[in-house]
Amino acid sequence: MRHFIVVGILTIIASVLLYLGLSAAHLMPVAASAQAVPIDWMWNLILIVMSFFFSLIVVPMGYSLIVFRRRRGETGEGAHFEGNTTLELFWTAIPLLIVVSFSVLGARNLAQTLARNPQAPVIKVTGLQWSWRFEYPADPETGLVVVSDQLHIPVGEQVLLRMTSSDVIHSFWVPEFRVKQDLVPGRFTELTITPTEVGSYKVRCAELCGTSHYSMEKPVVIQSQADYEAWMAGELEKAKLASSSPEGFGQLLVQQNGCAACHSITGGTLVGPTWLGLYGSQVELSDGSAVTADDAFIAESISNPQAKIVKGFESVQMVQYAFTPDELSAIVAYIKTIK
Ligand SMILES: [Cu+2]
Repeated sequence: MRHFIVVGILTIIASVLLYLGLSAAHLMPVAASAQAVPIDWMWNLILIVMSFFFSLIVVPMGYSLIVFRRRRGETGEGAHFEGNTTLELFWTAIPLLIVVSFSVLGARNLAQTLARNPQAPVIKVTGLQWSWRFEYPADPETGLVVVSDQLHIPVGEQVLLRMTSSDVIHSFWVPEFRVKQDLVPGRFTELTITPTEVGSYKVRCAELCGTSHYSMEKPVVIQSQADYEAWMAGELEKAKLASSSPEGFGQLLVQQNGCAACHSITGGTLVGPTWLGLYGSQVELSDGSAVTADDAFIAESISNPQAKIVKGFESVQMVQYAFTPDELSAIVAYIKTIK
């Protein structure tokens, strides 16, 4: 009996110390959304249960190794036990109860993170190799639509992200929001976010999606209502300006579609060829022929990149974009200006 009391006390002490240690390790980043609350609550509960069961196994094992070790002069066999129905019933029933409770709590918390306000504004999110595209609700006065590669949300306001992918499966993940959702080509998935902490975070792709998967990081900015409105006004201004010149429109499209992930405008070679001095230059192709980089060649390379492959880029994973003819000529007009 004395052994049980000592082991019981040691197990409780070890559980508490382990839980305090794990809590102090800050295993999770700051919680910045209302959806993070039920998830962190569950995480904390799991830490408590885990600390207890880890101690319940390790403490009696360590205690037995030390206290019941073979002493000098002892040569006999240890006592032999076979089966203990009461113990077996307990160690079947208790874990079963815990697992069932966790599934009930998990379902309840999942429902809380999915709960949404039907009036929440909808931001359309597109994942593409290798960037993000966020399309905000149209401005009620001008009808202009702001598209950005950054996600801005005013603090305290719930938004619904309606997400899809233009190529392969990506996954929207902002660790500070805790929730994560896949973006699947040809399908729409949804995620509700209610940011609670002003700050700058990052969205990253949590689904291996090709060569530059690692670089699919874009800013997520949670700001006060006033700051958000100021940002939105600036973006609307940019959209208005862009709609007045083809080069401006082209530059905006390039920015919105994350083209810079693969094409530099400064001469360096990224995944694809640089755009610096591209227009009008002689381009060597993989089949040994050469072509002048004119409007037709650039437009074709955007909408059908496999048609003519530039020498040295044979093995690159290429992105095919479905731009309208107007958009294509705007992008070509912009590339013309990069000299
Ligand atoms: Cu991705």
